Amino acid sequence: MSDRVILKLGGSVITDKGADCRVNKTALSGIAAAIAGAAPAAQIIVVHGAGSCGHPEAHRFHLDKGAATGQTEGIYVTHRAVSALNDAVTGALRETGMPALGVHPLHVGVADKGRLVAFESRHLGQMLALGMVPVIHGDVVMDLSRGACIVSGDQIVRYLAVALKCTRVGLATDVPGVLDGGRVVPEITPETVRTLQIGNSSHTDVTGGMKGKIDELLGLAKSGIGADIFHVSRLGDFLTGNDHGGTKVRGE
Ligand code: IP8
Repeated sequence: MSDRVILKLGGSVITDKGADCRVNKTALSGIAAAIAGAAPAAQIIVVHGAGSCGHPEAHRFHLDKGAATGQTEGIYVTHRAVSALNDAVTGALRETGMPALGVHPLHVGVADKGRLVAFESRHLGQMLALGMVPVIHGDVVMDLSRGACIVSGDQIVRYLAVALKCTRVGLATDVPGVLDGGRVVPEITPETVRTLQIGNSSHTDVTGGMKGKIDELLGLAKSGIGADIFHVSRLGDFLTGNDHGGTKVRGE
């Protein structure tokens, strides 16, 4: 099998996080061109965060506490916001000629207490076999205990990297890697993470910011799949296997 890569695009990279659902179209077309140029041989699954298209809505409707009968408007509103962003990401990839196709977790995933317990992935395998590029996103999904919950793109990355036996996982962000005291930490393991002081984003983020990301990636590393966090401007370097100047998250 060829290299099978999950590429996560952070919400703050593809939206203006300070505004109400504003897609950063310039950034998106640059990212799409970098993917199209750097990785024609690899199978690629794109997962993206919500940024300002989903986090403010999830926060406003308290989806972190779930949903009850008669209080389901937030499910619709949040899913609609992040789906609009998914259309924009898919569209930018398609403009470069890539056969990208949006896939919504609300339709194929189920959670319990905020964690995915099922996520159909056989159709994603089929799409990859056909040379397509599935484009998935952090979303609201139905939750067996809470009614509904938010699953981050990072949680989805962790789940799918294992389910689809991915060979590499990369997270393109608006920072050069995981920062500790202003410096990029070159490698994080379950051992070294305890010694780090990791800061958080000042924008609304219902899924835990950088800390939540590292927790998911350390969980993934325990399953034997490492992940790399780097600045979006180094996307081409990651895809071609060159040094990206960011952080590698690895197992023991
Ligand atoms: O931006 C959050 O995904 P993330 C998804 O990857 C929603 O944390 C809908 C807020």
